[in-house]
Amino acid sequence: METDQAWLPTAAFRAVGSRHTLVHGTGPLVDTVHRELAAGCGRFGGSVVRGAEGGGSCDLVLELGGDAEALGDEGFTYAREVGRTTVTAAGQRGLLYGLFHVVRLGEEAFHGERAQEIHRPTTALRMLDHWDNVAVHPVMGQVERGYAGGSLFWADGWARGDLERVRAYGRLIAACGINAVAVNNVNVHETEAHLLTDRIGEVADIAGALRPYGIRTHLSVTFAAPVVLGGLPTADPLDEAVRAWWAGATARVYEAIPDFGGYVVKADSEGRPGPFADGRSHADGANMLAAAVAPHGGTVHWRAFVYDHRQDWGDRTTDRARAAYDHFVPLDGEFAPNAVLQVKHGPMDFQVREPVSPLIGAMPGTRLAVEVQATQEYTGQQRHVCWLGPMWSEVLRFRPEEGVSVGELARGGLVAVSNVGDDPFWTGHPLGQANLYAFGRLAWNPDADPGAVLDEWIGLTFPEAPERLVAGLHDVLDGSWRTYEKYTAPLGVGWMVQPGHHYGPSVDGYEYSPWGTYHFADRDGIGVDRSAATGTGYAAQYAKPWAELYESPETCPDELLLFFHHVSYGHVLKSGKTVIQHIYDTHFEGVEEVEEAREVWASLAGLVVPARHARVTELFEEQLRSAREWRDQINSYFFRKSGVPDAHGRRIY
Ligand code: GCW
Repeated sequence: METDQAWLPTAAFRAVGSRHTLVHGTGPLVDTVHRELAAGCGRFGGSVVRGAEGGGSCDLVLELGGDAEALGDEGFTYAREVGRTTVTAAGQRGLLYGLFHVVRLGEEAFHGERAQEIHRPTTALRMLDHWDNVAVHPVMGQVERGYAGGSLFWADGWARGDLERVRAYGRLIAACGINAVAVNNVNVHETEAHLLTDRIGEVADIAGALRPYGIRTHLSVTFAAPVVLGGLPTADPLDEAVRAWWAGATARVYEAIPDFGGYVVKADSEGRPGPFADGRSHADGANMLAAAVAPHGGTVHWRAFVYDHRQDWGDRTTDRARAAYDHFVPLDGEFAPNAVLQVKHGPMDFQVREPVSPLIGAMPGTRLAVEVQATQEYTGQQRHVCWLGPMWSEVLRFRPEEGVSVGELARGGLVAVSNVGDDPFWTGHPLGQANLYAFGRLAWNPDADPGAVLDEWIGLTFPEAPERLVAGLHDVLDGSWRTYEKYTAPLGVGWMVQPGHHYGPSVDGYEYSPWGTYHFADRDGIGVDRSAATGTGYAAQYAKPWAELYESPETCPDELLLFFHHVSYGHVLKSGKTVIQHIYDTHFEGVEEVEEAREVWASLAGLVVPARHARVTELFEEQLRSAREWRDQINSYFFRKSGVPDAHGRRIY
């Protein structure tokens, strides 16, 4: 099957491709702009010329120039007067983004007048992290938490020889504003460790395929590289030989890839090596790598996902949610300017509902990047429709303190774990493409309205769609995250998944495990007391007003109640329902909503390309089966624990 064109189908270029365009400027990305236009014009009868001359009769002018200070390297201006649309950018990337802006607007870009607008990304780094292994890992498969087939980059033990799809990927993600990709798993295993040294040529090939779309390549490295690759006795970040080894290895990386973005590091996390082994701090570790990449203009993305994954489940004082804050806040101000601390958006691990990590906003002297997960590890594994735009938007618009939002605090970038593989639809579930697109657009503008982003994605992916199709797609996707939340773990408590692979319900799957992820349900109640007064003290890691709001079950928002508090089944929520009745109701509703979405999808047959329609239809069967399984297990579990019957007498086992 041919690769799906996602949000850049041929028809998306109809409007620009049928116009007369002048491209003014030189450079490799300007060449890309020209190539894109030439391809569109080849199909739709327009024309494109290059140079300063001949603009008189043009409908569209794309020009390098303009105010470098106001626009930066990535911004552009857009203006429309009768008969002429003009995009001006100071940098080549800006011109490329300007082109894709015009493509998104379609016909609208050529009608009426519009005063000059400035478009500029809020966040300078908008990155996709691939958890791809070169070798197929015995437990995790090739892509860790990947639900879209094998790796896009690596096959049969090597970088793919044919990089056509990688090029197409670069084009797609540039069109939604992404400018960086990390090409391998943060869990760096033996084979992958060598990408840093003797196999850097393969990374360079991938970088070469992504470069024409303005995408810089980053690499995940193991902290133990000086030992496992360099044969040194230690990886101690303060050891001179270790520092020299990294400086040398890094210089060779930049010889191969002059615009290399930098390293991504998972250290002292889930068994990965790190500076703790030598009694050094994470600032020592990150700064050593930052020093190695600094002369070349690179950045180190140091992940804050550090917690005890071997904790005693019987010990109620240890709280995994506290870990990142407890480890890193004392180090604020110690990180080098090109060391970015990469924080997961929530304190636990990409659950369907978590509060925003209290670390964000608590380290004013440190550049933070915020990481979200497009790959749907805990949100249906690309077998369920779960559009995450609204969740990410809530996170990005959250204001840890008065004034500044998470989107603005993420000065070191916004990062998503990619949901893409070698699947013909890119993302396994064809509708999972909406997540990838939404991430790019929200990373560019964290304040964007997610509903508008969804409609934009629909408009591009399904060009010239009849109103019924547009409305149907919107219906199926728009509320799907909340639907998923309804039929899975309730009220922010999280987990309750099958251990290991994390798909499907297992209420007590992690309850007596060392992973720090508990719900503490007993016959009287459920939830984790994270208050300062009687619990783990986690709520006090927030600034005001959040610390106070989360501290009390009376003021804590319903959707996070069980994250912050242990309450009785009879506790009355702000909605007026008891916790137990809320559990029953949401689980019945969640399944009904999946049934409705499935019906809507069925009604769109004939309006969607058959292969795409069939794939989603098939996946809806699985989603419904799984949602019913969740409903029945969760409801039965809590009925048996609490003995409280459903007020509506529905079937609970
Ligand atoms: O969500 C967890 C995953 C691990 C992952 C880890 C991380 C790459 O279950 O598979 O490892 O987080 O983010 O490092």
